[in-house]
Amino acid sequence: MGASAARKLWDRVTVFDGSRTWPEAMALVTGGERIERLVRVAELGPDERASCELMAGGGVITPGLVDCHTHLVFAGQRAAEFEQRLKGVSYAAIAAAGGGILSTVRATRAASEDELVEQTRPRLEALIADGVTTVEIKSGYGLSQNDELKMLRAARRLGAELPVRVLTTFLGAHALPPEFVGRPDAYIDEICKRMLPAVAEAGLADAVDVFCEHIAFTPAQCERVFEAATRLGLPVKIHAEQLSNQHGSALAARFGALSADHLEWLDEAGVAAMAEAGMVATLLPGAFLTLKETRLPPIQALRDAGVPMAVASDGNPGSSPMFQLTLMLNLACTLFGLTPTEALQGITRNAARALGLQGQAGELAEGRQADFCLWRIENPVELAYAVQSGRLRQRVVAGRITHGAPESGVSP
Ligand code: DI6
Ligand code: FE
Repeated sequence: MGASAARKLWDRVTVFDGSRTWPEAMALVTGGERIERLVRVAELGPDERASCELMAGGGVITPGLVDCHTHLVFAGQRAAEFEQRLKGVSYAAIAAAGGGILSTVRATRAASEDELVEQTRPRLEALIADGVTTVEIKSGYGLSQNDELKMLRAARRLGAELPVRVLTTFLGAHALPPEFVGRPDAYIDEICKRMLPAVAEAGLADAVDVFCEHIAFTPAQCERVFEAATRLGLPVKIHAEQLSNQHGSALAARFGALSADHLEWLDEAGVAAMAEAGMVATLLPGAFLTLKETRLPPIQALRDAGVPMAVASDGNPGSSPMFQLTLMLNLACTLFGLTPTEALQGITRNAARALGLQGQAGELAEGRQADFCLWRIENPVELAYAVQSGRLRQRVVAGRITHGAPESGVSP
């Protein structure tokens, strides 16, 4: 049957709509690709109910989850570095010795576009099986024009193949490629004058990111990339204040950035600049855990200033080899002190905002595209409380069930 034509009903569900959990049992009705009704069970009339195909009764419904910061496309793995770090070698020392990001650059350059797609697919499938319907994927392991374009094409292909919306971000300023050792400003020239225009010309990036850090690029270098991106009409974001305070978030605020990400070293002035610019603070507890960081992002100051907080996986082969977004809920609560509701907002409404998709993803409301997840749990807090796979009962994208049996006729 025309899967998206009929009206479908999810009855007696507990709904977290991206902001809050509704206190009463709800009924959710889709018509085609959209959410038609989201009402208290008692408010759905008998005729209305009779006109719907019953999909399920009971359970929890959340918006389709949004992972707003990942480095999912890469080749190879870095388990040997994990063993080194366990012996006490730091992430920065490994990077300085030519490992770290650069070892993934070597593997990614050696891989064909097809190989990158094949190696990335299981990671993306893992996110999808965990309820993700929108994901951001960065380049940044190519560091040459052709290899960056190859990564971005691989990400876009996966978005076309799998039932997930992929947004791509150009992260040419992730690390200094070997060809430019000792000449970082020449590499920034290459990004601004050649790589970025080529990426924009090919229409392969939705945004531009930079790694502003003592082991990566200076604020002045990041600023030049932001100027070039702005000239091309591309929104910007930043990896900032992860290992030190370089005042990258305040720099990004001057360019109206979507988000600043990591933020363990963010200071009061940075918080104020982000609030003023309406930026999202994207928290990455997987990287904090993996690198055994001890300095916490200034959560209370962000709250007090009204800066929306997103939570993302940062899924990458080095500092966050974690490809399960619901795990980040638990870590954001346990390590950073977010409430479960804040953490849930962080992977739904606020994550969508970090991607410039406010009103288009991460929220459940009448008239919106029907992207949501039905979970085998009783209370949305359980998603943060227990670390467990297999709880996703159905995943719905644009009104189509893309995971789980339709379960038509199951009585509530
Ligand atoms: N910060 C991170 O946490 C990742 N990139 C970045 O700029 C790490 C990427 C990697 O180690 O491969
Ligand atoms: Fe990152």
